[in-house]
Amino acid sequence: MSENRCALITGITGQDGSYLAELLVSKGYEVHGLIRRSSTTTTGRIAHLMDAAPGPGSVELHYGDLSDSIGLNTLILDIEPDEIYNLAAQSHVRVSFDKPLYTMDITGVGALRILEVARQLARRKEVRVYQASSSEMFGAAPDVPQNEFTTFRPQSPYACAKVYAYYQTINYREAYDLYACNGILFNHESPRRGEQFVTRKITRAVGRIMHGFQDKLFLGNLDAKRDWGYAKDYVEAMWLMLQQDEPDDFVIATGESHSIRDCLEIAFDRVNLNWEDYVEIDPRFFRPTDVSFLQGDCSKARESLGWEPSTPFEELIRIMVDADCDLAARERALEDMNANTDPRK
Ligand code: NDP
Ligand code: GDR
Repeated sequence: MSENRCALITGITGQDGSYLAELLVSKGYEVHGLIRRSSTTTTGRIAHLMDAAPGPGSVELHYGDLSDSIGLNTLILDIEPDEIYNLAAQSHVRVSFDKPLYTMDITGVGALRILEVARQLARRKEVRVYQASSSEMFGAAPDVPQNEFTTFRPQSPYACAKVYAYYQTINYREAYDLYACNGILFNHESPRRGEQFVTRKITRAVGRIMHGFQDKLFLGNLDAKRDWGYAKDYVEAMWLMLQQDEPDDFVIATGESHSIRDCLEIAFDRVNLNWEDYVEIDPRFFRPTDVSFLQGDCSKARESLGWEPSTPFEELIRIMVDADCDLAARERALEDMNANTDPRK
């Protein structure tokens, strides 16, 4: 079914975009990615996918921005994708408190811009849309675990923007019969996770401490609990959602919840260090309101999509620590080589 299919991924340079692009390429899709023009290279996570000639199994990049309706219209109506995965967002929760309007424009209204073009394209051909919704939408919801029926209580500008995009997605499905799905994904991590998110910040610090680049790690709230899974598993769920007979919304989670302290314990244990010797609390990393507890129930996805999480939390953190120790070792070797070849020595 997926042969010769064409997909557009917004946010292809991000963690999820890179894993999803890999998955779709492996299935023979012609993949198009939206990227922002930047003075520095942002394609590091997908560089290994850029060699194939245009056509099935290839990735082609196009400049664009979720703020630019006309650019999105032109691009999408030109490419005519069968599937659109809207992963682009201002995705950092704490940053959304500093930039609430920008976050709403990109993370909220950006999704509406995509839906609106998809509605136009759907007049010509079938198109399916995946919207990257988030467990952050549950926020302060008292129900545990959270599932597709849990009421949203968003606690950040980011979460409010995602709730807006969530309801727009459902409204386009109901009002225009558009095939549009919300994947309500709980936190998912990997060695490709952005370094500003807490798990990667921790595992990156472990690697850098081991190789003498830093000796302290400054963090905020250590008591928050999250349901953390492996990003590679989660992009499979995105694809599965767009392969069903009927569009629907699904929670994707592991069903387990752990604190930042648990994460520190596992990460530092991996290299036989005690996290309490390195971690300091820095008020800069606290949020005006912070979601304290998330734990997902993905029974619906298990039953309807046949999706299962494959990687337990401990294993995920160890994978990330090992990758970050390797990365820091390469950085150390490069630094030593540069020091040895410094002509001033
Ligand atoms: P990342 O932060 O790693 O990637 C975000 C992507 O969005 C990047 O490619 C970024 O481009 C792009 N982007 C940002 N702003 C714009 C813009 N104005 N126009 C076009 N592209 C833009 O996020 P993840 O991969 O972790 O997450 C993917 C999506 O899933 C996001 O929408 C996120 O909110 C959501 N989500 C993530 C979860 C997680 O745990 N990872 C859980 C639930 C939802 P650039 O490289 O140029 O910055
Ligand atoms: P989150 O992830 O806000 O859940 O959003 P993040 O890793 O940023 O924070 C998780 C928890 O850790 C606490 N924390 C810190 N967080 C960061 N980033 N930096 C710190 O130094 C720090 N110290 C403690 C936070 O307060 C929070 O409680 C992620 C993003 O990927 C969203 O886009 C996505 O929607 C949700 O996951 C599900």
